[in-house]
Amino acid sequence: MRLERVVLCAVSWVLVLGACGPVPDGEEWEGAEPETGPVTEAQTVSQQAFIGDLGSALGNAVAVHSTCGVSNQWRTTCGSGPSGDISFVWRAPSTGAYTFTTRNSTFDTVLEIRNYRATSEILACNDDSGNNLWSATALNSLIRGTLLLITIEGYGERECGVAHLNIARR
Ligand SMILES: [Ca+2]
Ligand SMILES: [Ca+2]
Repeated sequence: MRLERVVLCAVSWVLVLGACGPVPDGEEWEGAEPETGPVTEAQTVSQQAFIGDLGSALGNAVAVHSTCGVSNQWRTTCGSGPSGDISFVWRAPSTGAYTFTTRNSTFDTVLEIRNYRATSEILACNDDSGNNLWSATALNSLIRGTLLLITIEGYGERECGVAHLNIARR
């Protein structure tokens, strides 16, 4: 209890008996501190879900890998179920805008990009690119050397297949 609260209670006690009694369920103390702490705890990337370091690769199919039978480490913010996922680390080769897609993947993908150094920070998430089931997103102001954690999973719980990751400078 903070000092100002103690003073307020003391004054209230004189004016209205019982003003500082227990707070009923569902009500908050006036001036209560908001909940603190991250919404999503940063996680370490497990061995199975973490497929590899792509360096600063650009082009089509910088990574091609199956998501069938892999563990479910991440719950993407634009997916629908707890499907298995694969993740890669990628470093921006220069400052600028980049596009990331899963075009040519064999299944309905979800693509999510996080800050590799603070994985609770989600930079982008996409399910479908227009009418396509593959995913596409862009980051417009990446700083050279920024490390990204790029995660691909199926949209539905049992959705899996061979994922293609394509990265291009805009
Ligand atoms: Ca997942
Ligand atoms: Ca999709």
